[in-house]
Amino acid sequence: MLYDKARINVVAGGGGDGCMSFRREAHVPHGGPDGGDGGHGGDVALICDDSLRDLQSFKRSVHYKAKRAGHGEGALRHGADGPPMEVRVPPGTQVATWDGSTHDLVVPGQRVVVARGGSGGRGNKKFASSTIQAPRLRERGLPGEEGWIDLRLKLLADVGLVGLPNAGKSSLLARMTRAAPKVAAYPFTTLEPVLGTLEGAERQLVIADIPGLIEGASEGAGLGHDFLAHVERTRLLVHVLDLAPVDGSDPLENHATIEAELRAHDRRLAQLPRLLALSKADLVAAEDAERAAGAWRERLGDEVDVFVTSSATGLGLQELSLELARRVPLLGRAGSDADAIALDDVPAVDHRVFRPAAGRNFSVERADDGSFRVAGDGVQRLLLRHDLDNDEALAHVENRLRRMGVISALEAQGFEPGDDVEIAGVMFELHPG
Ligand SMILES: Nc1nc2c(ncn2[C@@H]2O[C@H](COP(=O)(O)OP(=O)(O)OP(=O)(O)O)[C@@H](O)[C@H]2O)c(=O)[nH]1
Ligand SMILES: [Mg+2]
Repeated sequence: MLYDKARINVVAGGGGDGCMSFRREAHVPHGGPDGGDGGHGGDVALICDDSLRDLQSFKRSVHYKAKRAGHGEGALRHGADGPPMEVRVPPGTQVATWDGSTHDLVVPGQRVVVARGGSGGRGNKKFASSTIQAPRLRERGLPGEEGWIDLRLKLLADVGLVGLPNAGKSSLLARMTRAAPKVAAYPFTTLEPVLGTLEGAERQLVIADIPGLIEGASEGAGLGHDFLAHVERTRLLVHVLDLAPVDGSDPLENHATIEAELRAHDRRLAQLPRLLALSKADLVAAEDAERAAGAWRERLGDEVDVFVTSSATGLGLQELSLELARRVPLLGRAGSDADAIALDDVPAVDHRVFRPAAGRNFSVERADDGSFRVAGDGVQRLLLRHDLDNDEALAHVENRLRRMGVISALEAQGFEPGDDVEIAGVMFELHPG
């Protein structure tokens, strides 16, 4: 069973709280503020690891949580940063996060942060100024990001074998490589992709055998649709076509069916270079096989090389292997160059970052009971930072709300000092001074 999909929950560590502390020394009656800052919470990162083959490990464990950071302490000691939680995924893993960003992990060692740890709160030392020499104010650390992410493995193979069920794809793979896929005289023998490695002159070539495609595969019929995604990243397709189907079907129509499904699945898939392998040549007379090959060469033109093959006798397999080895290096390694990634059309979305400027966006709304509600990332973070039971913190929050324009927006809606205001689920009486 190839596990090619998983959904996991990631929770980054919270930032440490800033500390409120005053220096105590034997000879100094009123020491200055010396509370240190909280550390940064641990990130959750994915790391591309080529010792992994599929997403099986995520069936058992679904939750990944990074540690929170240390709190600040007196004597200006800052809290330690939370260590990152590193989650290993196989090459070819695509990630879609809850906020719509996507990442493609292709190169071993590649690292992507999927949930950022919360930033630490500042200690009271940072709030000291010429007018406030003994600030009784410090910030709390912010929570880390969290959410569900979808992992999707798309195998990184150089060559993909495509064709109708029973066409002889797995038999070809078994003859050309050391892979031992199941082969049987009925359709839908192969239920999941199988990879085999062909020793080329310069390097190894990975060949993917996928389940047989049928008409409607691109819309979900049969098994093939799910697996078409696995050949999206190949550089070359070998269309395997049965010379003499036992069901008496017409090879010409069979060929057209597969090509139509490739086109319907994805335009780029249809544009991949192709070879045609006419299979099971031992079942027809040699002249008939050659005549069929000639007709296909005429139909397909110079673009597509045609091979007459038999997995029973080995006919044509050497030539086919050599041609694959010859062509694939010219086309580049699967998934490892910029071109292959572009081919996958993964939008290069930078991870969302909190920018201070983003905090300017907020909305103010008046509820039926006369209270006010303020929403927005920036105001929400401000409230999470501070403990409103502390008068000095409350004054600081009010001051910040005024500078952000929240107070004037409230006043424009009829707010008067002392009215109830709800921000980020916290209801309090606001008395802007
Ligand atoms: N005589 C002969 N039989 C072959 C040859 N290649 C495959 N077969 C037979 O054709 C049948 C189907 O072969 P598979 O390799 O399983 O075909 P497949 O395309 O992988 O089929 P699915 O996995 O169902 O899509 C099996 O009974 C094979 O033994 C060949 O070259 N000569
Ligand atoms: Mg098969």
